[in-house]
This record gives sequence, C-alpha cells and structure tokens, in this order.
Amino acid sequence: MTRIKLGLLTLLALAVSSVTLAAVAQSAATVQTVRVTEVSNSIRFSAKPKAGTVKFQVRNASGDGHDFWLKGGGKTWKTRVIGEAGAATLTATLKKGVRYSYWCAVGSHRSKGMSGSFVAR
Ligand SMILES: [Cu+2]
Repeated sequence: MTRIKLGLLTLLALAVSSVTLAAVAQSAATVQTVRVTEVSNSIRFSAKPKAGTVKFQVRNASGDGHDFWLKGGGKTWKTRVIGEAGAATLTATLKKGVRYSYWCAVGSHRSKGMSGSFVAR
C-alpha cells in the first residue's frame, strides 16, 4: 500500500471515531440523573424528572426494605427490594406530557405515604 493510501485510511478512521465520540457525548448529555431517597413514610426526588432518559439512583435511607416502582405511558419499571442503606439504579425513558406514578410495593408502604406522581415536561 502506498504512503498516501495509508494516510487517507488514517484520516478516515479519525473521522469515524470523531463522529462516534460526538454521538456518545450527545447521548450522555441528555441523560438526567435523579436521586431518589426512600424513608418509611415518603419518597423524595432530588429534582423533578423531565422527558427523555432518566437515571433514577434509588437509595434506601431507612431500616426497612423498600423497592421503587414507576408506571406511566403504558410501561412499568421496578427495582428489587433494597435492604437497609442499600441502593439500586433504574433507567427509564419518559415521554413529554405523560403522568407517571411511583411507589414502594413493600407491605402497606404505598398507602402510608410512599407514593406520588409527576408529569414529565
Ligand atoms: Cu417501602
């Protein structure tokens, strides 16, 4: 292979990797992280989840086991039951204008205040 051909191939490889890096950077920028704190009578969010990809970082800040369910737009997501001081991650793609409900399904926690809803904007 000639030196010019090798040079062109190198340029092409660089161009392809730049495009890939740009795509990765763009998708990373659109992921919103929301910290979810679960205690015995409530579920608190660090921010209101927006439409798009949302990574929920769920932390159990109580002495009981809790899980985290999210439902809306025809889909349901859930974590395993998280033990004391444990954590779990749940990634969901939310649609604009759709109302999502969330709750803990352990025992009667849902009716004791571990529930709520929001509309993704
Ligand atoms: Cu619970």
